[in-house]
Amino acid sequence: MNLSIVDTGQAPEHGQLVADSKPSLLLGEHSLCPGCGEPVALRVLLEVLQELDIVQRTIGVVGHGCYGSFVRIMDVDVLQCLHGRAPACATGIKRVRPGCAVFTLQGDGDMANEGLQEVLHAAARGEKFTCVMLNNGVFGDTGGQQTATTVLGQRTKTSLEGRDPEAHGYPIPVADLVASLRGSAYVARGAVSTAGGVAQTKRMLRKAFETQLAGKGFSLVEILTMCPTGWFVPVADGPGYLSDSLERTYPLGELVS
Ligand SMILES: Cc1ncc(C[n+]2csc(CCOP(=O)(O)OP(=O)(O)O)c2C)c(N)n1
Ligand code: SF4
Ligand SMILES: [Mg+2]
Repeated sequence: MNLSIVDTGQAPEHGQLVADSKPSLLLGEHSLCPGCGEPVALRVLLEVLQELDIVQRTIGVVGHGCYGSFVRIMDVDVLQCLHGRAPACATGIKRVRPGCAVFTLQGDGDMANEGLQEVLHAAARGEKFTCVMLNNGVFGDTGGQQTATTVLGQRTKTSLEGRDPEAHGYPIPVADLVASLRGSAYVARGAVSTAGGVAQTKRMLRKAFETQLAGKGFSLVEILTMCPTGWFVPVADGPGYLSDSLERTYPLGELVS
């Protein structure tokens, strides 16, 4: 496994992105939609693993969603589990290999719809691994249906007029639920819709892994991610839509630290 940062060695030309280098743990291009926030979250996650120098002892447990295709481009040992069951698998892995850094990578559909009990019980037990939840408020991979985290008024494939509490109930704030459980040692919510948000999210991920490595208890970072395809908005409007919708229901910051 090559741990060095890939760099072109060339000075950036005008109009070119300065950050041409990429974590060497990224083995190739992603195949997700233009404007998707999930590859941004993946990148900062991989950067944190590299910077903490724990790549060789990290095991990722990936759920099912658009991010599921990342297992082909991330140079980290991974296991892909049944929909929603990643925290249960991560529990077994961490208990058998306590010296490893273990994380789950799950979507809102995966974590909040298919397997809410899994993450809550893992947090209540104080399992010493890190859950990373990519929250875009839709089942992106299957066409953009409403999930438990879809915010009120949000249009989805199954709530074309917007989520209506009378018909569809209220959104579930996963990080808040997890934060209320005593086994939780670090809980935070970030977003990848702005440069500052990406930097903040990276700091949160780092603290979550540090919490795990210190053996303090369960950690979770919820990351709000753009899904312009599932939101029916132009790619360029994705970050603004995130700020105006999801972020109002799910404020950013640390809930337990
Ligand atoms: C038990 C089970 N139910 C349903 C599915 C179909 N399924 C695959 S991915 C997916 C959507 C996941 O949504 P989310 O976790 O929010 O990820 P996103 O695609 O939005 O990134 C669903 C419903 C499945 N694979 N297994
Ligand atoms: S459907 Fe949404 S979550 Fe899936 S790849 Fe496209 S933008 Fe990303
Ligand atoms: Mg989703």
